[in-house]
This record gives sequence, C-alpha cells and structure tokens, in this order.
Amino acid sequence: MVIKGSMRAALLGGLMACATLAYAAVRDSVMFTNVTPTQTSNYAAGTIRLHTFTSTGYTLGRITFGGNLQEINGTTNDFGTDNKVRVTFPDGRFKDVQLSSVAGYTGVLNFNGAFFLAAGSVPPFGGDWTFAFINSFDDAPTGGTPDVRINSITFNLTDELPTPPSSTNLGTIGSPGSIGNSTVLSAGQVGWFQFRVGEATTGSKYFDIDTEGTTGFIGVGTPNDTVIALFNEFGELIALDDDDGSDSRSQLTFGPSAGSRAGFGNGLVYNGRDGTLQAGITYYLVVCGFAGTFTDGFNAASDSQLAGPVFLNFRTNVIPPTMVSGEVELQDLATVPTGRLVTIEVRPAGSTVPVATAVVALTVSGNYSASLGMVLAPGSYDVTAKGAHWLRGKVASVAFTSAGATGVDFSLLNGDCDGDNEVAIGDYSLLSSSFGDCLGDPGYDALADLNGDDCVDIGDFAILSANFGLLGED
Ligand SMILES: [Ca+2]
Ligand SMILES: [Ca+2]
Ligand SMILES: [Ca+2]
Ligand SMILES: [Ca+2]
Repeated sequence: MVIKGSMRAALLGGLMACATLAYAAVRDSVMFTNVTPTQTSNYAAGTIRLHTFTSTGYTLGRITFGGNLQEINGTTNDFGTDNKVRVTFPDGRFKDVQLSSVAGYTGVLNFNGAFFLAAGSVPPFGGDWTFAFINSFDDAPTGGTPDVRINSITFNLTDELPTPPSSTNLGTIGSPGSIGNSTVLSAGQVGWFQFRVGEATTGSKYFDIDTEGTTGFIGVGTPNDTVIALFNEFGELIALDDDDGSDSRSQLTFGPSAGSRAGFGNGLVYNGRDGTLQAGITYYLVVCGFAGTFTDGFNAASDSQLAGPVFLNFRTNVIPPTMVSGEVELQDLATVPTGRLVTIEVRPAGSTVPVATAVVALTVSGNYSASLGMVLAPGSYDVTAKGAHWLRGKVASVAFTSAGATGVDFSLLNGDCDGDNEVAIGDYSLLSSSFGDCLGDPGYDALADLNGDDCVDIGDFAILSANFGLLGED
C-alpha cells in the first residue's frame, strides 16, 4: 500500500486509537472538574491545573485517563481531536496527549486513553505535575469564546510496565555510515530487534532506518511491502511507517535538525521528521509485511502473505558512547572478584565533580569495561574507582578520545567497612560488632568481611589494622 509521509501521522493516530490495553493496578489518581481549555494551540498558554501525587511504594508505568467534555457557548462544530493536554512531570519531561481521536461530535463527548510519561520513576516524584489543557481550533459560531468545558477528567497512575518482546540485540549502534541486517520472515511473522543509539539525534546527528535492498519478500500482495514500527523501552509506540521508502519499502528518519539526505528511488528524502532518539534508552524495532498493526505495550501483528528476506538498514552519523576500561585489583580479597561492583567516575582533570559515572561488575580477572552512556569531549580526565569496602583510587590525567580510554588500572586499599573513604574508628566498630559471625549468621556484615571468605574474623581485623588511618583519593 502506498501511504507517503503526510498520511503517516493520521495512520498512527488511527491505529493507536484501536489499542486494547490491559492495565495493572492503579496506584494513584487525580480528578479535575470543570476545566475550560484555552482556545490555543500553544500549551504554554493553556489552562493549568497542578497536582502532587502522594502515593509511594511502586514504579510508575502506564498512565490512563478518562472523562467527558461538553460543547459550550453554542458551539456545535468542535472536534474531539481539538482537545489536548500537556502533562509535565516535575523534572520537566512532558507528554502531549490528545484526549480523543473522534473528529466531529455534538454535545457531550466521552473520552479515554493512555500514555507513558517518566515511566520507571519511583515516587515521590519531587513536586507538582502540571496539566495544561487546550482546545486547538476555535470553532464557529462563537469564535473568541471557549468551545468546550471538560466536566471531569481523571488521570490514573498505574504500575504497568509492559514486558519487552524477545528480540535480536543489535547493541549500541553508533558507527558512522550504514549498518545492514537481514531477517527472514514467514507469512504474517513479525521480527523484533533491539538497539541503543550512541548519541541523541540532536544538532547535526541523524539516525535513519529503512528496508531498502529488500527484493525477495514476495507472495500474495505487493512485493517487498514492508512496515516498520519503533517502540521505546516502556512499550510506547513512537513511530511507524509503511511506504516512505522506495516503492512499498519503509523508512523512519530521526534527527530533525540534521538537514536532509537523499532518498532511494521514489522514496522520501530522509529529513528527521520522525523525531528525536535519545541515548541511554533501549529501542525495539519491529518489521513485518503490510498490513501491520501496532499498539502501545509492544503489540505488533501482521496479516501479510509475503515471505522471504527483509533487509534493515541503519544509517547514522552518531558515534558510540565513550568507553573506559582496565583492571581493578581489590587488595586482600581472598576470592575471585567476579561480579564485585566498582563505581567508576570520570572527572575533568583536577576536579572532583564527575562528568560521567558508571557502576561496573568486575570479571573473574578483575577487568572492567564501562560505558559512559554519552560521548565525552576528547581531553584529559581523572578516572576514579571505589569498591564497597575499598578506598577510592584515582588515575590522574588520562587522555580520552571520544572513543574513550583503555588500560586504566587501579589497585584499591581494603578496610573501609562504612564506605566513607577512610579506614578509621567507624570501620573498627562495624568489624567488631560483626566479629565471629559468618555468612548466614544474623550478625554477619558482608562489608566487614574484608577478605570475602564469608566470615568476619582475625583475618579481616589484620587487614583493617594494616590500613588503619589511610584515606582514599577525594
Ligand atoms: Ca474546537
Ligand atoms: Ca510498505
Ligand atoms: Ca571508613
Ligand atoms: Ca573474612
């Protein structure tokens, strides 16, 4: 089917409206009544309601809403789709939500839906949420007066985080140029991939995905008629495309400030129109034959009768996140360091304020490899490492390229039971109160088991004594 870019948004809206969603427990909610949205398309000028959610003890998942609104001031031309709210989380993240996918209606309109915002957050959320209500088109016959009043609207915070599908993990995609992958699909099959991007597609950075090169995906229907859709790690459908590529092939393009790149054949130009991708988020891409249906919650299905190989291409100028690696010796540890956690900080040379922090698990031989989750500006940095009861070590003035630095090795002094980065009386107290206890005993404290032999005894005391009075690096 041929639906080029302009139809894409309408298709997305229609499919999302068909979503059938299962919700987990409602953990908190708020109801607003008698809200008259401002006649504007500018959320900043919207009608504001504030609310602080107070329930705790859960992880924020899907947010559902429902209510009804009513035409006022003699309006008989309002569209449900005019009614929107910008919901802003206390840290500034926001989501623009259309209350209804219904077009024209008369009188009262019931609406409901769901979205994700700041999913994965754990309350308290740190302040007010802001709800900015607008009606984006001022309908006749009463232009200049509000078209509608929201009689009531309730937002429910649920703990529903959908389970990601099993998928081929492409890792962090960040090599300049084009990376191809192929998958063989049978009729009606959907193929899932997961990936991260090395950098956000802001500024000059772009990230394009397409199915160009697919030639043998055939059967009943238009040959090579692929559909692709992209979800974020919270199961939110963020983009989909059917035919923006050449012929019936598909194309998604991210990075709206990066200019444009030529399309293939009669496919659209790549211009970033699908939005912005973020670093540090796992994305899930699904590919299938036309027609595909996709809804929030990682739901994807295809009724296609096409089968064969589908090519997926990732074309980007983002680069991978900066990595730092090396070896950490945990002094006086009597066992292998496998899985021991070490906090790595990267700081501008001479500073104690990290620009990036990573917690890494050591390998059996004490090696670590930390992704900084961002692309660091090349230069000279101090790198520090701190283990649970080991003092912080520092390697000063490490030369970083944007790819990172290797061979950044540490040997960390043992004895800091209380983690305050010095071996002192507080550590002695902890060790004393656990003395004689072994793993499984109520009094056993792993932070006092300095040599890791599962008992707190004279061996640990000897380590503490030998290092007593020492300080870690700032
Ligand atoms: Ca209106
Ligand atoms: Ca297609
Ligand atoms: Ca200490
Ligand atoms: Ca011990």
